[in-house]
Amino acid sequence: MATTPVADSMPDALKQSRYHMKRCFARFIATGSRLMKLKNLMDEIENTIEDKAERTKVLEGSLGQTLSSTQEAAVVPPYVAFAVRHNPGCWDYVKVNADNLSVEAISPKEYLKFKEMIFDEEWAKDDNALEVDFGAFDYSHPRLALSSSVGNGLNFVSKVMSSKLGGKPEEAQPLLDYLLALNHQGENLMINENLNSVSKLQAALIVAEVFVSSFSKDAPYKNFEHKLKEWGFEKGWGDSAGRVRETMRLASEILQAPDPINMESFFSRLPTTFNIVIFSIHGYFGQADVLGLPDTGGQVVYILDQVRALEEEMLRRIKKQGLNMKPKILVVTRLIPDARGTTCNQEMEPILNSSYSHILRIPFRTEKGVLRQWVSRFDIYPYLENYAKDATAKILEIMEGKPDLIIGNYTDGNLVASLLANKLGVTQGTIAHALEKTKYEDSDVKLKEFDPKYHFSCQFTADLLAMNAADFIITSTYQEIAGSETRPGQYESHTAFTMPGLYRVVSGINVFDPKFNIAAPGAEQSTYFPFTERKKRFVKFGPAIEELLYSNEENNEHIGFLADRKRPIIFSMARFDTVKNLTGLTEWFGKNKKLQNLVNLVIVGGFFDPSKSKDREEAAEIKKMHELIEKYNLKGQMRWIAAQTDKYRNSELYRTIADTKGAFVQPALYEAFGLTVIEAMNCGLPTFATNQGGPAEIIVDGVSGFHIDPYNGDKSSNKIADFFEKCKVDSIYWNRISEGGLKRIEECYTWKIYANKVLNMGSIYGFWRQFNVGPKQAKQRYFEMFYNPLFRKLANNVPIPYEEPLPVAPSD
Ligand code: UDP
Ligand code: LCN
Repeated sequence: MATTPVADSMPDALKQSRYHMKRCFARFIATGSRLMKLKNLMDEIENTIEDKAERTKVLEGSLGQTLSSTQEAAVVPPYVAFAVRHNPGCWDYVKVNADNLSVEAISPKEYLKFKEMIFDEEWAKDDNALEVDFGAFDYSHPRLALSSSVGNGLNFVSKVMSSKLGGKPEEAQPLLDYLLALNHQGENLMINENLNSVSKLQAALIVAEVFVSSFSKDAPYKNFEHKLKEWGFEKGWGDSAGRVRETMRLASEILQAPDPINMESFFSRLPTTFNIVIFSIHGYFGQADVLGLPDTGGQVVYILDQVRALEEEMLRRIKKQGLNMKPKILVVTRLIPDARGTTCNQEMEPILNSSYSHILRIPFRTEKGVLRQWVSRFDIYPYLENYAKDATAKILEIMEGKPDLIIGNYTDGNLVASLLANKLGVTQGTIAHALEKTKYEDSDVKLKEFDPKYHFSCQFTADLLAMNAADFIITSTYQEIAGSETRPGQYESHTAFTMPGLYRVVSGINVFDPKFNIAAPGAEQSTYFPFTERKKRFVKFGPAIEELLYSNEENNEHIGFLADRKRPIIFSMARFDTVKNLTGLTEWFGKNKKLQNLVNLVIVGGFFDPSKSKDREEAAEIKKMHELIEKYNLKGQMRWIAAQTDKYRNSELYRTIADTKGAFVQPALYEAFGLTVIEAMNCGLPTFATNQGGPAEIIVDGVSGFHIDPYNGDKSSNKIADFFEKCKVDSIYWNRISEGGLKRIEECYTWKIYANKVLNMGSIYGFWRQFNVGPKQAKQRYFEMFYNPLFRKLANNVPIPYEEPLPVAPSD
């Protein structure tokens, strides 16, 4: 193993504090094999070097730097193996012999083996243990080099493509081939076979540009269509002489000397995308009465808003291209016969406020027939293969051909999207929303503990397969890919990990892969607007919200009451998952008398009878909430409202809380992005949100809201209390934070920016595929190798709930 920066610097650093370090390492290994996190390491150091000044001296310099960048250490006496993350995405592994403090660089594989030794020694020692190495196919693949560029793949790809196209005619052949292949239902677009060489295209562009210039800028395409066609040009260049000229100029410039800026704008003009399929399978996907149902939250909100934004942008582009075809977007989800009063048992449903987009629902089929009931996203794997087959047939029928782009959502949707995209040869994008792996500490290495409940063996395998199959990956934040300085990203945690007994991943995904792109979602601004916009307020909800917050009655919709209604309200709303930590917030509130004297607490989520929940986590959380209300005697200061499904009313609820000069609190143990955070900010409600995950990036602490640490309830609840105390003495402080939030939203989180970026991705990565045919095919074979024997077997081990199934409808 070649040396690494840490392996180089650590021996000297250890030597300088040899006395103390020998004692520390002796202590690390004293209790035998174990996995230590940074906090455990620091605690042990503190216990060993009791004198603070001495300790500070030891921890200064490169040793301190290495230790503080250590994510974890696997102790297998006499060794301590360190996983050191010195920058987002950049890891070093070393092993230190505790007896003599010798240091050696080790590979990710060796490090993983150390971890396995702690959890499954026999497997760790098995030389034939299965190893996964997706990196082996990336030999010719260009990579970003800087951590700061991670997530900016589009820009990088445009640069690489520019250099590949080079400016010589033969080098531009792939672009010519791409343009020649553009068509809509068999009708050529942009150019036809008359322009079948780069030099012919270059020459024709020069003539055509001069010709088109003789028309007024606004002259419609039909005025000169005939002549252009004679020269080999088809529709798609623009709707007016001005637009056509600009596009032709861009094409000429690229053929002459390509540069990334022209490349990106040229591709943003190409007629590549008319039909999009979006998979979102689990949960209840509907447009009303679904939010807050188990597994049903932000992903549904995101997709519905995304579809409208994409449709709008596609219509704008199609018009500008001088075309008149209609876009089609299909959101493909699961049909659930037992639909709990929602529309999830209907096959087709038009998407509201869109003209050409529909929800298509396809049921889960088992050997016995159609599965009637909802199934948890953790148990969804046995149904996906049949689902993909059924979906393919239906999509081809409805779209009358292949889609131009397939986008998957979450593990299940991404896997099915990969199967379909591969089968049909279509460009594929994926969106995680949340990768479960990082939500549960050590969920990989403790597979045996987690698998019976969560089936992570299926989930992590499906995630790995889909992220490697995807042409591009859309993320909401940088954090999602490569984390922050101190915490690894969700994708980053799939770089090297191990599931003892199953397989070891020595190279799962590389966060420097240019397929990663950040495109943050927004919140629909006609619904989530500032509380100050009085004239727009949905006043009709006033009485209902008054009742919801302040009536003294307890019923199916709310329990608890607010005795002093003059107090500001701290408000939280989420699905009732453990990770959302609504019970945590309630406990912080219960423990913090200062906070209780300043504000009331309102929680929206779940419902009140745990025995009615089919979701394991939800039921446990409901029970816990009742216990906390009892334990801290919170009635009078707290209102617990059941899950709310009307987004218009919810938006007015956020604004009503803002009227009380309150705040939104998002206390999740981990939040991938956090739509409620941007909803609250859009409404002008100061927001305290978890520092674990996306919200840490959305909010600039102290400027556009505040970060709170879900693992330090006292500190967090004091931070909230301090804010309200400060507001009492500084009358403009509350407004300043509210305005800071609104400003942040306008700058970074809108759907318009999003739709533009995603359609550019579809177009550019569709072309980029051509440069990576070899590695892509090899990866595909590897995908199949894993999918066929391994994933299927894992999926078939997941139990199918018993029920009397419906017969399969006869197909005609
Ligand atoms: N939501 C809701 N009613 C509820 C709980 C949540 O309407 O009882 C909505 C909330 O307004 C937001 C979404 O569900 O639009 C939750 O998205 P977020 O990204 O915060 O979390 P997720 O549920 O996706 O993990
Ligand atoms: C899923 C989550 O857990 C949230 O953090 C996101 O905001 C939501 O999906 C939309 O992407």
